[in-house]
Amino acid sequence: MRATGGRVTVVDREVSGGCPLDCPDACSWIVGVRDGVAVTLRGRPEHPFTHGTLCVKVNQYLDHAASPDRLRHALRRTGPKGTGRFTRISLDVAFDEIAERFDRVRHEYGGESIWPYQGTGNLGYLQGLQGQAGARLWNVLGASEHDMTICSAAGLVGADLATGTHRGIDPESLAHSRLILLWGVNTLTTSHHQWRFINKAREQGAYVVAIDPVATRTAQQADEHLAPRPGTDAALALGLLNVVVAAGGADRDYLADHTLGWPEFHARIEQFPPERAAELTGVSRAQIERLGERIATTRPTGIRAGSGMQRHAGGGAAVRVLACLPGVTGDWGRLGGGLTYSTDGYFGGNREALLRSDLRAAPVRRLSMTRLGQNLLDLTPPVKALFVYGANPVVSNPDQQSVRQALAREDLFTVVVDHFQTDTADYADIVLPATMQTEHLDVLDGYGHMYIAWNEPATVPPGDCLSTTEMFRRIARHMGLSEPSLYDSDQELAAQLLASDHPSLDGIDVESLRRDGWARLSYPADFVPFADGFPTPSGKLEFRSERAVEAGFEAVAGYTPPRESTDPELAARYPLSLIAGASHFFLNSVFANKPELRRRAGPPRVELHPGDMAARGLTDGTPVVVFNDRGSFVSTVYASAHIRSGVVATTKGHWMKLTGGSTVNATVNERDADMGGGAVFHDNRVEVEEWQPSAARD
Ligand SMILES: Nc1nc2c(c(=O)[nH]1)N[C@H]1C(S)=C(S)[C@@H](COP(=O)(O)OP(=O)(O)OC[C@H]3O[C@@H](n4cnc5c(=O)[nH]c(N)nc54)[C@H](O)[C@@H]3O)O[C@H]1N2
Ligand SMILES: Nc1nc2c(c(=O)[nH]1)N[C@H]1C(S)=C(S)[C@@H](COP(=O)(O)OP(=O)(O)OC[C@H]3O[C@@H](n4cnc5c(=O)[nH]c(N)nc54)[C@H](O)[C@@H]3O)O[C@H]1N2
Ligand SMILES: [Mo]
Repeated sequence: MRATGGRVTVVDREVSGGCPLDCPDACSWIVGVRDGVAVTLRGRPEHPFTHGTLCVKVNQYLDHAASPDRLRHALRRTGPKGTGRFTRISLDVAFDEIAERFDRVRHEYGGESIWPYQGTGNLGYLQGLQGQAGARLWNVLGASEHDMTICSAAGLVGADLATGTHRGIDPESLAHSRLILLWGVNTLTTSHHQWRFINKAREQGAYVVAIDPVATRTAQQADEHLAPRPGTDAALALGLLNVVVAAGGADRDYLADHTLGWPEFHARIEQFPPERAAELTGVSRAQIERLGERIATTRPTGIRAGSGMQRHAGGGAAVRVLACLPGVTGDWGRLGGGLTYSTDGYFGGNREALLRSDLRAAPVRRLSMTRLGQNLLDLTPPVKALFVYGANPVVSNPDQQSVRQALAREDLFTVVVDHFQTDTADYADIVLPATMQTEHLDVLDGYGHMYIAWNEPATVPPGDCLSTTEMFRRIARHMGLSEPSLYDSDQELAAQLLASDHPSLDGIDVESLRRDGWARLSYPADFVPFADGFPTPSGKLEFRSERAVEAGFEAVAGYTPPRESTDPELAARYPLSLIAGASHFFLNSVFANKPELRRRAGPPRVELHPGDMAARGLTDGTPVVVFNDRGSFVSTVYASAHIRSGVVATTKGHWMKLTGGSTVNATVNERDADMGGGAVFHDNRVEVEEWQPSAARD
């Protein structure tokens, strides 16, 4: 029996699981099942990080899974691409057709004409992104490789150049920080379980600073807020370091023993006196000096960097400088000091056992996720078969027009695997219905904590829904492929993943994980990851990096300006920078079709600084068109003192078909960031005008 919100729900059994969505917190949860139906879902109370609470979105997960419009059967398209006209077919017919089309394009154009396009809908090791579900099949077929560039790629490379890994500190150690910098991260919306550790630090007197062009709900809860111009964070960090050094906050012993390239980095810092940093960032000189002095005198200072701040032309460089900052103060050597950006990689499961790259006969090309439109329109040899799973690129990718134009190609065979008939599924030739998390087996980690979880199926899937793993087994069978590992069961896959002698898994195996539902990876509780050195070639924190030079980046960490704001002609024509960050009520485009969450989110809106509103003669509630040379979308505008001038803020995730037209990503460029082929969602200049129905631009 289980009491929820005053009501008592009787359950027959409770099943351990975890949230597979693209969120750093990867909650551990418990599903209550009655008569074969999942009737309760709650956070696992004893979990040290997620602590028994889910989020406003996932609290509705069971209802979402039972939604009447959930995809329950395979579909074949009957109308033109994009119009959403489909007819139900059997799974056998669907897999026969997929097998036949894959065979045909492979023989005519080569294996690389198949693009396995995997998104972030599910991060599981078996069913989702972390284990690159389907990799074995793609390797056997010689398909193009999918490069996961859309989210955090630039910052991962930047952090790695400085510290030799992107892993950073244990997010729990922020409880020991005396000064916390929440840098381009909207913690209370995107990773709210972190807040408990921030509160613990606050109880010990820690001071919390948010750095974000928007005064988000997180910034509003901080002790202080700095609002830099978008894309100028590295200049801000270098300006702060200039003050730190002047105030005597550089740790000479640490610099001598644990870092490489200090003289060059010091010279770089000297180029950013506070007045110059103020000019570049739009943050006042006084505020830079105050925070610089605070950093100089507060040990340890912990930094939580989000991925929002690196979706810019200089996003990789910015995270690189942030990773260098605690090298100057010596905070990498202290519990509660250093940077956390992504904990991905702390779990040393045997990923390669799942991927089996040895099954690939020859090297293949890598196709960037964020370049979907261009890659489908321009590549030789062309992509002829696109298999989209866990992704909704029509909504989430840059350059919505080119994505739609590319997906409309009549000679492209597209399969979309999803839970709902998304804007992207409307372009599919075949739609396949996927299981949701309560219906399949998986193993999960998180990119914002140090735990893994076992997700046991709690119920049987509805209709013809199949797990991703089972879909790949069926494609292999319908193609008549003989490689035995293509047919491994989910239990076998989980066992192969966990059969690793990596120390992070000491004391953890399939039996224990399955029994307990979760485990902390085997790292000490008060863990200072780089106390004994950094995994760089020099073993030190590298302000200067040979690997950077080899990769074509600046040798010494520095500032790469935003691209569109520094193009004078473009910046004059499009005077506003558009930032579309996370919605509190959606997870990327997931839940944006859930009526209750849509109601709570409200219709799409853009917000402007009151001065920018007045300059355009706009008033609250005016319908506006937001546009640039790439495209436009219609929205409703509101004034907000929370937005810095020169910025338009909105949120990502709204579906085209539910909002009646193109959305934010119609204005975003497919260009790459400086590192890792990252996306540049927030490096995007636009103008906002009152919308005139007759002058609709798209
Ligand atoms: N509720 C909810 N949670 C989510 C998601 C969601 O859609 N909804 N998305 C998930 C995903 S995919 C990810 S990757 C994470 C992302 O987690 P976060 O990184 O926290 O999320 P974002 O909202 O993308 O970006 C954070 C902040 O960066 C700010 N920002 C933008 N440009 C700049 C800049 O140049 N400098 C600075 N300093 N700040 C800047 C934005 O205003 C925003 O408030 O969250 C995950 N969690
Ligand atoms: N303007 C702007 N655009 C952005 C961002 C931004 O900050 N601003 N953020 C970017 C970021 S950080 C990210 S990570 C990307 C996300 O981009 P995508 O990876 O495309 O994520 P979603 O749009 O949420 O689409 C995920 C889809 O997967 C489906 N799904 C969920 N679970 C499963 C499953 O188990 N199996 C299958 N087959 N499908 C499943 C969901 O129903 C959903 O349709 O968006 C990016 N887009
Ligand atoms: Mo993301």
